[in-house]
Amino acid sequence: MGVSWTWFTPFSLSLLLLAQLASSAVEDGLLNNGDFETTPTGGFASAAIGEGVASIPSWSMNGTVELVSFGQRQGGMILIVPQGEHAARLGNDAEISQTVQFEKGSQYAITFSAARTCAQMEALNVSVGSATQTIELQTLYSVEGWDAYAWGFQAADEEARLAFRNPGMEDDPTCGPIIDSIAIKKLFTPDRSDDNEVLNWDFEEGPWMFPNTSLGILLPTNLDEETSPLPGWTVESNRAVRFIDSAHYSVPEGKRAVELLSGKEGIISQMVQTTPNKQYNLTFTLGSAGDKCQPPLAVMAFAGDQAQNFHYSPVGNATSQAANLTFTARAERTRVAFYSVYYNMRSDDHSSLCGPVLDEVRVWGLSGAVGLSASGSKFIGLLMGLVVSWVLL
Ligand SMILES: *[C@@H]1O[C@H](CO)[C@@H](O)[C@H](O)[C@H]1NC(C)=O
Ligand SMILES: *[C@@H]1O[C@H](CO)[C@@H](O)[C@H](O)[C@H]1NC(C)=O
Ligand SMILES: *[C@@H]1O[C@H](CO)[C@@H](O)[C@H](O)[C@H]1NC(C)=O
Ligand SMILES: *[C@@H]1O[C@H](CO)[C@@H](O)[C@H](O)[C@H]1NC(C)=O
Ligand SMILES: *[C@@H]1O[C@H](CO)[C@@H](O)[C@H](O)[C@H]1NC(C)=O
Ligand SMILES: *[C@@H]1O[C@H](CO)[C@@H](O)[C@H](O)[C@H]1NC(C)=O
Ligand SMILES: [Ca+2]
Repeated sequence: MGVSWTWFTPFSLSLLLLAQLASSAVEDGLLNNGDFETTPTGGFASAAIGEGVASIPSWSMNGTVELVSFGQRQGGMILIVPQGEHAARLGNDAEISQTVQFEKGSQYAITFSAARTCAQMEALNVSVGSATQTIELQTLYSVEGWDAYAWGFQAADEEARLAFRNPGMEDDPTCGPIIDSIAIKKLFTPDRSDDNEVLNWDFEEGPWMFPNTSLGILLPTNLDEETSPLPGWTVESNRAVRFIDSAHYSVPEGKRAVELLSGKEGIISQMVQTTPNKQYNLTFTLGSAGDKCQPPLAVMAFAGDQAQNFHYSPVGNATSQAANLTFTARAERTRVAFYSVYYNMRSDDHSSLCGPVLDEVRVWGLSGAVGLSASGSKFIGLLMGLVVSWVLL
């Protein structure tokens, strides 16, 4: 709390560099055979039939795991392969895993694609060492029949087993989720700036995104801000919000933003540092993702003692607009939260969820009674620095 970047001496910087050189942690991006496209011994064709496969390169298995191929049928249903030609299906209580090297203590996010097959309620239990979360697949967010998800955790060890398990017990053992495109990214938490209390205010830091994936990434419930795949932010609702990129969506600023889905069932929030009884200004950018989302679009914003609706009504050709809200802090930490007022769907398929875009969230104190805050002491530090350099001259 309140440790500013200016305290980093060349010595501590070199320690950081040493720490990075010493580790051989996994690189950002696709895991070894994370797309299941590496040909197994015996080939794909034989793997696609019968009771699971003998081996999937780079992965360990337990239970009925099947490699499915693009266009493969089961009964009357064509199985979905999210990316490329192949994906893996997990039968009842089946698991695939691989051992991954981490930088101990660092935050990571796992990105993966998943599709349901026959069962109504399917879920995936994702775990790394003792960190674990069950991700429900029962809600179809996109009409493609699959979605990309991200999950965040802190590496407790230098090495751990990353596992995906189907906790289900269906009557039909060939039911079970299909997974694909498994990637990892080491996260960093951007510094809080002097004039903005919001961490990762522009959503530029987040889970790995495949340049080819046009569906964005769903961020399911994560109540622990310490292990969020979107540093600084918490998804505190049952439903997910979508992390989007400028390559496939309209993004107000930079390359990343968040699209709010599912009305008030999809809430994103952050606790920001505040001084009790002080007045603050919350500003943010409200936009349209350019994904044929059926209007109206609106956001409900909460900050301290205030809550307000903001309707999206851009001027001219603009795809975003500024919004602001003044509030008085009641405590040392104030919750800032957003959800979509409406439950929107795309106008072209009438079934994919969409909604307003949020970006550039700022909270700063309005002039008035200012305690000796971090910015105050930094200012004094700057003054002293000036005095020192003046003396040296
Ligand atoms: C496979 O899973 C079962 C049930 O969860 C467990 O009892 C068994 O130890 C596992 N086997 C291996 C090799 O992990
Ligand atoms: C997920 O699986 C792991 C390992 O099998 C288990 O320890 C954990 O309790 C499971 N988590 C949930 C939320 O089901
Ligand atoms: C991404 O797209 C490019 C060009 O369309 C294609 O060559 C490449 O195989 C794709 N990669 C994946 C992982 O689908
Ligand atoms: C809050 O910030 C916005 C945008 O800079 C500005 O228009 C507004 O006047 C500010 N509110 C207050 C009370 O200063
Ligand atoms: C909207 O965009 C078109 C094409 O880029 C441009 O010709 C037009 O002047 C723009 N209108 C406004 C109000 O900015
Ligand atoms: C700030 O909010 C006020 C009141 O809603 C609005 O009139 C003004 O245009 C806003 N300013 C900006 C920069 O969004
Ligand atoms: Ca952004």
